[in-house]
Amino acid sequence: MTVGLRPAFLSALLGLSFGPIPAEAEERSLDAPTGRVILEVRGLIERTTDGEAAYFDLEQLESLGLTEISTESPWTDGMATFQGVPISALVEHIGASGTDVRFLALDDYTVTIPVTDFDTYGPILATRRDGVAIEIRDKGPIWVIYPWTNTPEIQNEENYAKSIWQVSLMVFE
Ligand SMILES: Nc1nc2c(c(=O)[nH]1)N[C@H]1C(S)=C(S)[C@@H](COP(=O)(O)O)O[C@H]1N2
Ligand SMILES: [Mo]
Repeated sequence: MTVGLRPAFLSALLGLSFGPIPAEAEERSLDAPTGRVILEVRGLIERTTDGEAAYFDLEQLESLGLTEISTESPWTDGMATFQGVPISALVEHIGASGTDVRFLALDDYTVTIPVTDFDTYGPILATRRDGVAIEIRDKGPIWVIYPWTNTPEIQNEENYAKSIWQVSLMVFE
């Protein structure tokens, strides 16, 4: 008798459910990427690809909706025009929470950005410049772009340091 009760007991103890995946959980999961994965998102997120992290190929990321920022920057000549997904749209899509996001790049550069920046300044995960996908050698495939020209208060070293390029991982914490 006690043996028969064990799975239920264990399941309660571990907070696990061995039944079919509830419809709600399935709704919450993201489609698996079919193309090359360019972005992984972890940490305090509600929706994941595999229960652990949210993975995006370029098409999936851009399907969240592109906006455009034209701005000068320390790395471009004159005005440059970028297209990308507002980070606030990604936050919404995956149900992210937390106060800060740690970004990591392919070259191991890392920077932490407060989530309040996303609504305040509207930075984007730029994937295109003048409509053309940005190659890794040109600081792609994902480059965090702020509207510096239109926002004088962020034209300083502290904020330029947030302009991480070759982004591969974001962790909400
Ligand atoms: N991937 C990546 N992004 C990066 C960096 C880097 O080394 N790698 N340097 C950061 C820092 S510290 C600043 S101030 C700005 C400008 O870097 P730069 O002056 O070396 O061009 O880009 C930021 N983005
Ligand atoms: Mo810097």
